[in-house]
Amino acid sequence: MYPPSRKDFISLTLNDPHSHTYNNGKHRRQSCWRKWKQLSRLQRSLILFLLALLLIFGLLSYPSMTEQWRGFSDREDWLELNDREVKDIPPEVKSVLYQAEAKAPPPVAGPHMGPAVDPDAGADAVVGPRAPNVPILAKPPIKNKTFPNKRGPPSLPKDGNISDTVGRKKQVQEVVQDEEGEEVDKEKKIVSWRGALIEADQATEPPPSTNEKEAAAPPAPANPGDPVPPEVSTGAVDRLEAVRDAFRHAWKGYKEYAWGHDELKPISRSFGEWFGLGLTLIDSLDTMWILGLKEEFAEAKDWVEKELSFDKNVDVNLFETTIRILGGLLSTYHLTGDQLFLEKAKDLGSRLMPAFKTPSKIPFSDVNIGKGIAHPPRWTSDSTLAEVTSIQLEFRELSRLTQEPQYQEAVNEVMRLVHKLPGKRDGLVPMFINTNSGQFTHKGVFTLGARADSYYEYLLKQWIQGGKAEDDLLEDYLQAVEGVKKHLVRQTGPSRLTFVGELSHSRFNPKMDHLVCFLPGTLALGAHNGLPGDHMDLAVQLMETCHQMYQQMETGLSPEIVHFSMQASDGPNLIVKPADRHNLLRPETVESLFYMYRFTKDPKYRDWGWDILLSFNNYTKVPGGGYTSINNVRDPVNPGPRDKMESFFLGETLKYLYLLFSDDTELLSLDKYIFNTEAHALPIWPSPPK
Ligand code: DMJ
Repeated sequence: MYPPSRKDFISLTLNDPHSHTYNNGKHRRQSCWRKWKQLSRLQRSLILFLLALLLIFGLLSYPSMTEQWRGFSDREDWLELNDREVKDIPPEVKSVLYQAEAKAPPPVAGPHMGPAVDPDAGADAVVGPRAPNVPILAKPPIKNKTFPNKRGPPSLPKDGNISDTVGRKKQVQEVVQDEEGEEVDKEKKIVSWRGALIEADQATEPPPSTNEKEAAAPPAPANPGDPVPPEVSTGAVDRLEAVRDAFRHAWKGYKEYAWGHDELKPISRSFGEWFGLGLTLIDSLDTMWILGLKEEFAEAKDWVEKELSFDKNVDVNLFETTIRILGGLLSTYHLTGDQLFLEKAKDLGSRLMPAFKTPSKIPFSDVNIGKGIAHPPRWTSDSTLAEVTSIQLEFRELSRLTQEPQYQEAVNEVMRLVHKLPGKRDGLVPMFINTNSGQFTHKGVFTLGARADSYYEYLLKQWIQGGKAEDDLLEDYLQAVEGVKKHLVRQTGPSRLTFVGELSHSRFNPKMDHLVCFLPGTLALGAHNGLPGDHMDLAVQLMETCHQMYQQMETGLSPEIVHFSMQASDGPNLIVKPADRHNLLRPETVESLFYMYRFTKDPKYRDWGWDILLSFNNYTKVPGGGYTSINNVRDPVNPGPRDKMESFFLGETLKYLYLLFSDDTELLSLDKYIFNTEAHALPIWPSPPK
């Protein structure tokens, strides 16, 4: 049951004892006027004031009502819109809505951090089908029911209103539709796709010919204008080849528009720079090697050899640079045996070391790798807990390879400090730690999501990496899993879906970041390494929930954050708030599916992963090259491309999908390798001779 929605209103009652005598208009007007004159000046002012207030309130609430309608921001609106055909919306309204959506600033979010905002707007929810081994969900899925999986672009007016709407001068001459369904304005080179409207002039290189044919493009519609059917799981395709195709398509965009830069912006066909270190290229190296993409790998290696330099006056984030670049270089070194990658890793590792020069030995978040100066973020002297405790696998491995102990000593010291620090609750850790005092800050808030997630992952993985000899790590991990079970694991009211919520000063919040979907895989890895069997039971249940986070969305893609209903009812289990509807192409669910399949061989995990790949292809694949993060996983007609392909889509998401579908269990055997939190494989150390 939902409480009735709150309505703010002003009630104005004018009592009139003679109302029964109002039998004609003139008399009524005269009587009203007399009444009005009888009122004191104060009373009249008050009434006028209230009327003015009502008018303002009415005017103000109009846009928000329109917004609710546009964004399906509460359940009733969503269902109502669901009942009508999208084609009922006039094209001109549609195009304005699409463009407004494309222009709206996305919620502030970092790839690791998750969104910084947590608005409490109305909830929308949808119920899904019954999955194997889970309690019944109330209704069949409405995914794809009333929103056709339209693969082409939304219909846009061809009279120039597009430019008007986005505030540009009306100069559009002609809009042509190319073979991939994107619309290209010849005069102004405006490229639109699924609601994004970008001037191609922004791109670093000119857009390709409109006749360009994509190897991985969807089949052409039977008749021009027909929607292209979505890609569906037929079981007949070569899934490994489909992952390779997806990688090639992503790489094509990166190569053409962002080569050597950090991230591809596939809609504007340009690039974004974070550290200026070729982030996507380095994050992708070992994926290309694993997928057998030799030509692509050779080109990328050439760039590393000739262009990559860490001697740059640039501030980098210690954690992100370690997991993506240092981890990527070390992993590629292990796979290829090529010294080039080890040399680069050594150079980078030594340049990151100034971060550890703090009063507490808890590292700063940022380092200038050219100047050798580290500092905390401008607004605080705190570091994020996950960041300082998820760099250990890489630095320890660097010490082992170089026989230089300083890397390992620095990161082991962080673990020693955190191990004995007060402020935990049954093994759960707060999200921040101060670099001066070395103490936890913001105590009392516990999550397995953003800012804490990989702390738990690295406890287990360091223990495995080091040959299961470091008891403190195991102790902290086991205690934390008990803490998770005790404080954070709950079930939904309607169908008893198991999820991991958050604790804020003893108040439970049934909210789970997609980031938490790393946990089933980590729990399964622990169970595989001899930890209690109930870890695996929990992994199975949480895997189901992460699957539902995709399955129940209209695009088949998970939102960034989900809230769960704990009320016993036949209502929805999952609630998605408007600001949480985006998808950043994150890997955590496919990562866990990979572990679950390796350990159980249950084919359903592969099928779930396959559905996710199809959904990425249907809703995030950008004609011309690249995949994009999207704004709204609940709107298959206009998912709202964000114009960014995160490096982890190539580094992690596609790699885990490939490993999930591969029958070769010796390909990165989980008894020989551990994956860092960016999916870069590092060897489990050989046991010392006894
Ligand atoms: C990646 O950089 C890593 O997986 C990290 O641990 C969490 N955030 C992103 C992917 O979501």
